[in-house]
Parts: sequence; C-alpha cells; structure tokens
Amino acid sequence: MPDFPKDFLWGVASSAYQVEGATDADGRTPSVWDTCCDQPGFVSDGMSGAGACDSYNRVEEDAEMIGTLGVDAYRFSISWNRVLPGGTGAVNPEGIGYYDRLVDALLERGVQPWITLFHWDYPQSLFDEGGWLNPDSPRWFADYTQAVVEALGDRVTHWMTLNEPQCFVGLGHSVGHHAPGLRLPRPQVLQILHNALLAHGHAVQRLRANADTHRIGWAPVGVTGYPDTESPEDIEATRRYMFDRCPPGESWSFSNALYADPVILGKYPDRSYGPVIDELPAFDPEDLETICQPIDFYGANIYQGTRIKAGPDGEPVEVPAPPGQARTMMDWPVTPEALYWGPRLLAERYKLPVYITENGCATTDWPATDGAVRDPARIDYLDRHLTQLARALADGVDVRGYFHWSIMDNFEWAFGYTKRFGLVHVDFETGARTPKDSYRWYRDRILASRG
Ligand code: GCO
Repeated sequence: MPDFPKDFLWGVASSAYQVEGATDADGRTPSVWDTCCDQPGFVSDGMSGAGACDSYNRVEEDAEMIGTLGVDAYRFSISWNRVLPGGTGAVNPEGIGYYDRLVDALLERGVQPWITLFHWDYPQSLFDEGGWLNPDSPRWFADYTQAVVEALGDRVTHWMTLNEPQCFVGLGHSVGHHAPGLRLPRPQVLQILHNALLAHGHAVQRLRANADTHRIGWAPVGVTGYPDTESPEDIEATRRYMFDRCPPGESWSFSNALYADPVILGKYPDRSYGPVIDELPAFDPEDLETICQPIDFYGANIYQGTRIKAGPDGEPVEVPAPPGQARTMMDWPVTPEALYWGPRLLAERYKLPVYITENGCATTDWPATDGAVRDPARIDYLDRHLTQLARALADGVDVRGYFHWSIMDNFEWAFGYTKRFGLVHVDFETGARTPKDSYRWYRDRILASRG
C-alpha cells in the first residue's frame, strides 16, 4: 500500500482565539470575535473564547503534549490584538512574549513552529475604523506582519498569511454567521476580498524583506470536488466545479479561483466564471502585481468534498449523497476521496507544493468511566484520508505535509464548545487535557511512516 516519504512533514494545527483564552490578559484588546460572542444568539452555546483551552497559561504543557505526539511541526496563529493592542502602534512586550515562549518551547522539543498571521480575530478597534473595507487595511496588516516577523523571524521560517479568506470574507461579511456578523452587498464584500488579497501581498513582501530563508504560503478553503468515475469527462467536470464555475448562491465565497488566481496566477477569473466578476471593484492594475507575490506552498484546508459527474454538456453536476452517508458531528459527509483529488487538482492548476494545512473531524467524544476517551470514528476518518493522501503522493502529486485539525478540542466559532475536533480531549472547566485513542493512533502512524 502506498505510504509517505521519510521527509513528509507531519503536523497538528490550532488557532489563537480557539485555544488561548486569557482574552483580557497582559494588554490584549478585543477582536471582532470577542465582540460577537457577547451578542446573544451569535454562538450556539452562548460561549466565547474567553477561557477556551487556557493555552496562554499552559505553554510548556501544550508544547510537551505536541512534542510527545512526535509531529514535525505545530501550526498555530498569532493574536493580532495581543501583539499590537488596538491593531497598530507599539508592540506589546507581554503579548509577543507569549509567542516567544511558545516558539522556544516547541523548538526545544524538535517541533517547527508554523505561524498563521491571521486566523479571523480581527482587531475590533480597526474594525471600528472600517476594517477590511478601509483602504489602509492592507498596510495595517503589513505593519502587524512586520512586528511579528521582527520578533520571531530569527526562529520561525514557515509562514501563512491568511487562514481561509473564504470564511472571514464570506461568512463574516456576507452571510453574517461569523464575526463581524455583517450582511453587506456583494460589491462591498468583493472590495473586502480585494483588500484582503492586497494585505496578503504586502505581508509576503514584508516577510521576504526580513529573510530569504522563509517559506511563505497561505491556507484557503475553497470547494473540493471529486469525480463520480475516473472518466476524463467526470474529471474535467470536477476541474470546472473547482475552478471555472462560481459556487452557487451564498456559497459563492467558497471559491478557489476568486482568491487563488489573483494570488498565484496574477489575475481574477474571466467573466465566464460568473456574474460575480462583474461586481469586482475597480482597482489599479498594479494591485495585481502586489497581490501576486511569489509564494512557496499552497496550504489547503480540506475536510470534505462534493461528488461531481459530467452533465450532457460536460458541465459539473453534483451527485446526490447516498442515503445514510457517514457524516461527522458538523454534519459534513465523510469523503476521503477529497484528500486525493483536492491536492491533485490544486497542484495541477497552481503548480505549487501542497500542504494539507487542515483536515479532521468533529466526533462525539467524552471520557469513559475508566477515564479513556475512545474516538474510533476519528481514527477511521484519519485512516481513510491519509490513505487517499498517500495515493496522491504515489501518483506524483507534490504533497509535502499534513496538519491534523486539531491538536485539542477548542472553541469552534459559532458552534462554541459543542464540536470536538481534537486528538486531545479538553475539559473546558478545568483545562485538563486527555489524549484520545486517536492521539496514540496518529503518533503510531507517524512513527510507522518513518520506518
Ligand atoms: C476552519 C478553521 C478552523 C475550524 C476548523 C473546523 O477551517 O473553519 O480554519 O478554525 O475550527 O476548520 O471547522
């Protein structure tokens, strides 16, 4: 059975607002998620990231848990509001100090820190000045990036600028289910999309200026398709689904091409992509030069896929799910083929090495009377998805690593603490961490792949 090369990168992932807690500590100022969590009904269980996993106060404990797992890298994000209270200005020494300690604790255990600069916790004070709509927003983000890379760039070499712009642009500003909870007209949302891509480009420039040893990417989450059969027609229809046709309705933001084509190919899709293209803002052509900075890898967040077949005209047609299809606690279908076809078609179009920067599932986990947390569904999900990823590698797809989402149960945004994604169970009252069966399975899987 195909397996992984000895130099394959194994990792786990998290994000600042979802694990750190300590949202009032040491000068941190509120993010738009802090504000939205205070709005009754915004989060399903009425909770917030105020406590989360208390990782802010558990650097050594978390680093030890990650080191013992045997991964090569830990992907985490930086809280803009800790580093630059208010979003701009002087660096907060206590804020950057947490990340300084976390980076050192990881390196001491042979774990590479992979940093995501923006994972949705936008500074409330900058939002009050217009947020991503403000023409200054790309520079705000670039200045923040500069502060982080100056503090950590001597030890951190792998960077992702934006996590899932599809979510913070679309769910945050069009659908409204994510912070800042807006439902703006699409032309304004597209201006936000454009400014976020400009922010990405400026941030890449600042990272490059700091050291040419850095490896820079991002971590989007566009739609993933997989063909009903491996006929050329169904495969071509899947390509069209993923890249040439705007996702329908409110899902339009979960596009790959609207974001990745400007960032990597230096242009937005043409009008055949859909009416959304006609709603793009007017912009200076030089913007695309800024946006399209050379990057070193494509971070793909892939959890599920849509089964696609070619219609009579070759157009993509979604194949209905079979009755009783396996689904996770997020009600997402279990479709491991997505981890073969997603990287294969992304690498084919964008010609970059691919890292799976997120993949995982929410399952019903709790400690049994003997204290063990058994999660066979997560083990099966992992096994099936890694088998497909190994098949992609065997077929020559340039996949270089895999980060499991997540190292530990955490704050699942609008679902609060009701969806557990961790390899480690967290008691959110005490902060107690309990490795689940999947933690040991993943550790052994990594060891086995190293021979
Ligand atoms: C995302 C985010 C993560 C989520 C995870 C589970 O992909 O939505 O990057 O923060 O928690 O994906 O939904």
